[in-house]
This record gives sequence, C-alpha cells and structure tokens, in this order.
Amino acid sequence: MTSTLDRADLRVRQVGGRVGAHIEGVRLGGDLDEATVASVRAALLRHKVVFFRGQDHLDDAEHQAFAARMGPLTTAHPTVDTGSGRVLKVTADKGMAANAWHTDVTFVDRVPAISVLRAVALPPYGGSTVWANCVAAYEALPTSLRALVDDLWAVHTNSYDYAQLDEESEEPDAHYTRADFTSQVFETEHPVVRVHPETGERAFVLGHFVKGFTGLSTSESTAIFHLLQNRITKLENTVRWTWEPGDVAMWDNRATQHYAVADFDTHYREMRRITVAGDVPVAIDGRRSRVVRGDATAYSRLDELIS
Ligand SMILES: O=C(O)CCC(=O)C(=O)O
Ligand SMILES: [Fe+2]
Repeated sequence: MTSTLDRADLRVRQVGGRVGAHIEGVRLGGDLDEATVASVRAALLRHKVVFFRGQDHLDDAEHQAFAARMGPLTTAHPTVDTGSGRVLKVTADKGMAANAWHTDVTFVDRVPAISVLRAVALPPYGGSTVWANCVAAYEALPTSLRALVDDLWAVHTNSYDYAQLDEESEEPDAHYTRADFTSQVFETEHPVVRVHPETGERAFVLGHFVKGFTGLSTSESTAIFHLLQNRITKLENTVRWTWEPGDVAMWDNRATQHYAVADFDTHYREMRRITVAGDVPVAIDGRRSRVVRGDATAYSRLDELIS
C-alpha cells in the first residue's frame, strides 16, 4: 500500500498492519529539503517506525546530521561516556539488555523522542529487531483495562534486578559494561499512559526499565506488568525488520517499544544510534512525570525543544 504521504520521489509502503513502513526514494543526510523532512516526520508519526534501505553513504557525521533535522540531539547515553558525543555504538545487546522489550531511556524524565539506528556490521543470520505499537495496544484495551491504566503510574529505573534476566543476557558486551550502564542511578515516575505531544494519541510508557507501579506490591506489579506487556508485544501489534547493510530504522520512542533479537550466536553485529531529545511525558490528567533520583540535564536539554 502506498499512502497519501507520498511525494513525487518519496514512497511510503506499510510493512505491518499496525506498525512500520518502508520509505523509498530518500537519500538520508543533513541536506534534505524541508518538504522531505516533513514527509518523513509525518510517516514516522503515523507508522511509528520507518525503514530506509541503501543508505550506505552514511558515516557517523552524516547520520548525525540527518537525525539533527528531526530535532535537538541527546548525548549518546545518560550513563555511558562514549567520548564521541552523540553516537551510541551497540555492538552486542548484552550490556544494554536490548533483547528485552523496552522503550529507550525511560528511566529519565525526558524520554527521548526519536531514535535513528544504522546497521554497520551484520551477522550472517539472525539479529533482526522487532517494534511494537504502544498506541495501538492502548487503543485495543477494553474499557475495564483502560480504567485500570489511565490513572496508573510506574517507577522506571536503570538499576533493575539483573538476576531476573535470562542467563544469556548476563555477559557484558565488549564496549560497555553493566557498570557503565548503572554508574549513575536514575529513577523516574511516569504515567503508564502518556499523551503524545505531537499526535495527541495516548500511548503506553512501559518496558523493561519498570521497577513497579505506584501503590502496588511487587507481586501485583509483576502481574499487571505482564498483562500489559503481553498486549503491547502481541505479534499482531509488532513488525520485525531483517537488516541489510545500509539500512536505517527510525522509531518514535514515545509510541513504541522494541526488542533486538539475540539469535546470532557469537557473530559480530554493530549498530550505531543517534537519539533525538524528547520532552517530559504528560499524563491524561495533565500531570507530568516526576524525577525520583538522578539528574539528566547533561544528557538531554529541555529548553531546546520546540513545543
Ligand atoms: O540493536 C538493535 O537492533 C536495537 C538496539 C537498541 O535497543 C537500541 O539501539 O535502542
Ligand atoms: Fe533500545
């Protein structure tokens, strides 16, 4: 299906029924014209994750220049000092436990808006990535469950219980260690349902940084977390992308979760991510997320955001 977002040379083809589109006819870079940037953004807001093939010309600088057209950038990560500023190198998913369903960096108050991921080295098999639509999952809720989540809040932290992760995700990766990721502890209380600042849609804010729900016991939190996550990650609500060299994926981090599938044995896989800064989530009743612990001002500035 091609959509009405198409311009003469830009084609948007839906990949999944609820999430994901392939954008053809665009050469990504910092010099894209305004109309193309607007079309790409419109496709992103509608489809939640967009894929571009054949972007082999990109290096870190041009990747960054393209991402900067989508908004002000964050530093690479709140706790990892990459030295190189804004590029997060993801060489294995171990240190980040990316083979778990998550929305990026929800442990800070200013949850990133958009992530732009580029394939640099791919394994001979496996290593695909899956995205889920957090808006569609909310919209599919029966009224009884909406009543439960609309006024529910959750505390997210980067210092979660690693013992709960599966054995395979215990190995630290070569570039960043677990100690890097938890060198500074962050905790933020977010609404379970946020109102998207650009689309006005309601979206779940959950994923593996959730430590528990406000006012509920650990066992109650675990039960409700699984109930909701099972709805978000239901296969019909997801899209899976099999990477080819030169591919770029860009997702709306305010409306999705993702999971990097760790099925490539010991083969080398390298991705690079540039992250676009986001604002502090707003609940249905207008209240904003609240910092419990940690200061993310150095990671992502709120005063540069256009609202
Ligand atoms: O490596 C991937 O496919 C995704 C890793 C990830 O979670 C991220 O870049 O945010
Ligand atoms: Fe991620």
